[in-house]
Amino acid sequence: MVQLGQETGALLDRLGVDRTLWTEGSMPSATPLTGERLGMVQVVDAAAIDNRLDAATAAFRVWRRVPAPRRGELVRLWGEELRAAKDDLARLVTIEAGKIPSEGAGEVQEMIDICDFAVGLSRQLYGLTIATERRGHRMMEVWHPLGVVGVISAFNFPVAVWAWNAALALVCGNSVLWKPSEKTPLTALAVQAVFGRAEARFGDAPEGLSQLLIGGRELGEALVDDRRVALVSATGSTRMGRSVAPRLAGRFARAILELGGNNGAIVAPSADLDLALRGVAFGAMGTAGQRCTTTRRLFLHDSIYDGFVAKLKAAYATVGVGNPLESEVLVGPLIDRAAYDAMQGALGAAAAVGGIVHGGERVGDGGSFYVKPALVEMPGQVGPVRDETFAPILYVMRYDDLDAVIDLHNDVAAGLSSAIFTTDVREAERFLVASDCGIANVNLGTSGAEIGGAFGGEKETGGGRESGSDSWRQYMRRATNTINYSNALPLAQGVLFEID
Ligand code: UN1
Repeated sequence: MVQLGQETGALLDRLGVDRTLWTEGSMPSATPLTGERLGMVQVVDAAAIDNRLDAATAAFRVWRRVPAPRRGELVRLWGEELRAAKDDLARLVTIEAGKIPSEGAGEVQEMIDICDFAVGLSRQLYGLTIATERRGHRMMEVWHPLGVVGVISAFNFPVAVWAWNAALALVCGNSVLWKPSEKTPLTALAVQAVFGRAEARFGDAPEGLSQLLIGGRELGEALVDDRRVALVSATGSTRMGRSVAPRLAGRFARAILELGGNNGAIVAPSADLDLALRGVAFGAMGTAGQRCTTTRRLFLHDSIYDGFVAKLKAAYATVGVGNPLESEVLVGPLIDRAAYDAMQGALGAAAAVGGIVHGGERVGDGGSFYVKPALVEMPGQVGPVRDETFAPILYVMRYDDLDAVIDLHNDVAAGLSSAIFTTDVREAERFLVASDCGIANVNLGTSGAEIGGAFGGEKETGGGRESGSDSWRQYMRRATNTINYSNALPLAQGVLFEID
């Protein structure tokens, strides 16, 4: 127990975090591995937020004038520092968020990957040149930095989600204010310290370019409500999004919302069943069911149902659950008691509407919450199957008709990620066309997206897109410029307006 606290202290020292920041504050920080307290973290006083916003605004005014490839140089250095700190950061992610080591390392790798992507992007913030109908004119669109970008992130990706946003926001010429989850302040302090080293090497980044706001929800609310913040990128529950979205809309601010998912996978009769089993197992049990992309609903064709469920049950019964620092396990802890209670509530509700529950029991006791992942055979898409419970519960259902099951798959509120396992090209294409999610996969699971694609989903998932592809455009504003280099003044659409 004491060792974990000591190890965390040593990690934070090595990562360059000032001890007073996490030992002399008022906000307790704990590890879900044991429940042990790790520190008392300093919080930003709500009264200080005004100064932080002023500093971010001032930093933006300077940074926007720095050429984009030079801005990319800061992100390149950040990526270098992350590579050097990867092992320590990954270990800290395991301690503070409970991820198994390879997933902790994978999360830091996502940060490195998005840095690489953003460095290239810093030379590719292209606008279009557009054919104009007027003689002697030129029309083009130019992308300009947007302003102060607020990032609100969740515990389950305590560092990568910030990096997806910050790396793009910075090369696009914006300043960033980050409000991390109250459950993961230490990783936030650590990656901010790593970023600080990149800033120091860079030399002339304006003060306040990237700030960390550790504290309660009032800090996130300040970002949402303050007109100095041009864009808020918020990751969390749909409930959080319901509060944030109308407030941002009310002041015409931009929003990138990454909210709940209720992701489904279909296993068709022609599927490679061993591959499907591995894809479903990682999607449903990985990260202890605490990814927004976790597979929560599984639709099995009648012809393969019994055999596949038997294999799944065997995998669920034997998967290693426990402290990922102590043994080779694949399923770490739930983040806290509330997550455990929500899981038990959902299992009870599923049983009440005819679900047959396998697993789901607590493993061990004390201040940490380990559970056996649960497989629930459901008579249909009813009760808790329709909602996201942030825990390792996989609801399994039968189908016999592909079009009907795709309709059923789409008939939930969220629309983040989806998958089909099939070797029938027609089935695969029919699914890809019809899935209403932001992510649709064939022969791989619903989770574990790469940074190169745009990440996000539709309906109650919020509609936002982060990370790769052209997501960068949301962090910039577009100006359409028309230049007349003739001696005449032709009006568009042939309008005549001659004055003498
Ligand atoms: C999240 O759970 O909030 O696709 C993000 C994935 C990860 C990101 C998940 N790359 O599962």
